[in-house]
Amino acid sequence: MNKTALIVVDAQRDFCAGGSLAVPDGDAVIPPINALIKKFQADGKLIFLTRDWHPADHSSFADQGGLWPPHCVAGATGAAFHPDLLACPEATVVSKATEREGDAYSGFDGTLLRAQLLAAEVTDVLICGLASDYCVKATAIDAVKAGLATTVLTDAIRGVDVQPGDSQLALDEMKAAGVKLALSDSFI
Ligand code: VGL
Ligand code: ZN
Repeated sequence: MNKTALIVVDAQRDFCAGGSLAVPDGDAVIPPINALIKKFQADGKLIFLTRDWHPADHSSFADQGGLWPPHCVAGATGAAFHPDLLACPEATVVSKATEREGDAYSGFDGTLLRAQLLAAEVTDVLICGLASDYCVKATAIDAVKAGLATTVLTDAIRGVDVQPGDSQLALDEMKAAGVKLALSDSFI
């Protein structure tokens, strides 16, 4: 029997409009994600919410020699889930990149996510959220490596596009790694 879980990647304030690392059109992922959450709740299926959860002096921050403006500092407002994200108290929250050194774009990196999915005998995952070209990509590729049938929902992701075209490249890389791409409608 197949068992499908929903993985919502980093649907946090700092990656949306007004946030310190706002992804262009990032807020647009929230309505389709909410529809998916509703459906998964109604069906009693598992939901995982990953979040970027950095210390204030994280090595990925520009003032520490890293690539990014400070963002998603653990406990700060910017690290909170998007205010319009549907409440799902039953979801499992997965905090990542919690140590100063090194970054963790993948929700599987340094977390219990793999063990939790395996313990629940999950076979398939649907992945949505932010950002296509960083944490969504890394999480989806790791999901395939964990042996999960992995589908990324292309209408429910947006990319940073540090270089124009990065998001498209990310889709190509995910496909090459064995990730399926689909629209969220087909799961609602
Ligand atoms: C992310 C850049 C830095 C992401 C996290 O969630 O995609 N991107 N930290
Ligand atoms: Zn980060």
